[in-house]
Amino acid sequence: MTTTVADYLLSRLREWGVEQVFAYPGDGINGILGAFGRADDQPAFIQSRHEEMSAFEAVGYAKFSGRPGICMATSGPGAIHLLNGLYDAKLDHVPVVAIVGQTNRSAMGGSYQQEVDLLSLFKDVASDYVQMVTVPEQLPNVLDRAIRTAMSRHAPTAIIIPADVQELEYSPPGHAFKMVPSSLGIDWPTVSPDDAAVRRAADLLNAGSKVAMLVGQGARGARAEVEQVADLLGAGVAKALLGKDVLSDELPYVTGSIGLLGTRPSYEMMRDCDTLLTVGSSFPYTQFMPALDQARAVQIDIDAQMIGMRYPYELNLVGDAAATLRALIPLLERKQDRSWQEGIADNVRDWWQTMDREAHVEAEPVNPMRIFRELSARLPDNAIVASDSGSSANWYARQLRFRGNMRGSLSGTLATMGPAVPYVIGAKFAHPDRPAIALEGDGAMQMNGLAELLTVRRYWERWSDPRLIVAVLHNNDLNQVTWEMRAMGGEPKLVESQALPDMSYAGFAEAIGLNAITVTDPEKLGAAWDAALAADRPTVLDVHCSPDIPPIPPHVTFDQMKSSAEALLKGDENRWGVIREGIKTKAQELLPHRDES
Ligand SMILES: Cc1ncc(C[n+]2csc(CCOP(=O)(O)OP(=O)(O)O)c2C)c(N)n1
Repeated sequence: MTTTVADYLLSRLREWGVEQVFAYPGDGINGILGAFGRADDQPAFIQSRHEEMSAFEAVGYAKFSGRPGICMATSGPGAIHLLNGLYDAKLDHVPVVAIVGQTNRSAMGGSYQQEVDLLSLFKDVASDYVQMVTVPEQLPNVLDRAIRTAMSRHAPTAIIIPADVQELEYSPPGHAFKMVPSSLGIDWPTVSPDDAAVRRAADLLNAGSKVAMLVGQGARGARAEVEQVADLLGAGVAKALLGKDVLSDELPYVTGSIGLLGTRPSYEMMRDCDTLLTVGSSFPYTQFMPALDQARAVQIDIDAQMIGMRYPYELNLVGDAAATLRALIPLLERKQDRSWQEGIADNVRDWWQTMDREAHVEAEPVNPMRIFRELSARLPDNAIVASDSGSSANWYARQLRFRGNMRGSLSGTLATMGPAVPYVIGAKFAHPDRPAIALEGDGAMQMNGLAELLTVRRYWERWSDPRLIVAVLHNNDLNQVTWEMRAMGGEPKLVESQALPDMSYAGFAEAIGLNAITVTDPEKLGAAWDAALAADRPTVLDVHCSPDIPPIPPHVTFDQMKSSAEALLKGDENRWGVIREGIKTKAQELLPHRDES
């Protein structure tokens, strides 16, 4: 039997260690589908309900495995559907390779059915590498470069293979003019800055007396080093959203998230520090950093393209986080005065008490924060958690305490709705032995999650640990938008835009054979989480919760409070509930409770 280009494509993916392709079929990739039929499930074809979900699954897989995620779609509409997921990969710096079909070469340029200019379509999202394979000899080089580029640039790349090329007999590139042979694999260097730069950074950090650290996902491999540096410098450490799982929230000096979704201790630490050390983060919101002339600052980042932005850093050190910190550690003098770090630890202790009180504010019927609070106490050490974009992202950032080997992520930069369920599906393919939990609003559920539960149903029996839990914040509202309009624009809830059609998420889950629990009483939340975490199959937790709890950041400005109040006075349908719950919630931050445990 001859080996087609498509057969070779799959064998090369196998050689790269690719175990599954997140995909959806169509006649633009019929040749590749045929090859899957001959490939004995290696790699496995994992079918989603929508190509955007395939791309999100590849992103989730890559985020939680550290390996490139591969997604595939047909030409035209299938390729177009991939885009949002690929942009999610691009903005969060995740290695994903998209493989798409195209019409036959003989039809190209003929405005043929499903013919879209795919090179132009992917030009921006896959700006690091997008190529069309037009002859068999081109394939190994294009595929290998797409994979290597995705890994080295932490970015999406794309390969376009016309349908007729997929069916051609494979012939390798030769030892000849205009042939481009290729090779597998890559060994990475450990990049560290030169000694003089490290010395300058150490001098700057030794000179400070109130050091704040900001860590992001780039510090993931440097947990022990970050802890050691924080101890030496007597520093507090804030975590950018994508770096929430870099450092344990049980460390007393970890102030948690920063920014719009952040904590008060992070906000105050940045407001009051005299020195800033940023490691592996391109956190975008300058207004949550120290004032521009307030702190002397050092940044460490592996990517020279991303360094030096967001703050007037005095020193920008390009290097691997762990290697650079290891070089720095012997040069740091342990701060004798520990009062700055102790003050931060006091604030952090207070903050968690406040969060607990806020989560216990009564609401009609359930306070959404309580969902996260009850989960936080029960999270298994090896849990993988994904949040969607919506009010859940606020509670994910502020209410969940990570420890152990927990992993967590969300669409940090694109902030797109709809990735939470496909992310945890990707996570289960990366780690079938770990429990995975998606937290998302009913809007995101209606947009993507519901349909993708069918994908969960299809595959869960393959996972050695069958626990995949989707908790739905059932508030019949696009609540984050409602609150943004109230707080930023002083506008009341626009019912036509934000009210959602009601349905039973548990009923849907039950109807397709998943475990389902409906919660309408906050006192039953803990038991519901216990049951979901003990279940022998995936579970949907349908939690009826209040839309009246404001996801207001800890540093809310007077203007925003005033805008919200004005919006309510303009005739917001939820005004009485909002005023009641909002005031009760905010009061928890102001009440004296330092001495309570
Ligand atoms: C694809 C996409 N469309 C629209 C938005 C704007 N947006 C951000 S949050 C949100 C509402 C989310 O509602 P829901 O999922 O019900 O969660 P809730 O905030 O109610 O908890 C919307 C519409 C977005 N981020 N992404």
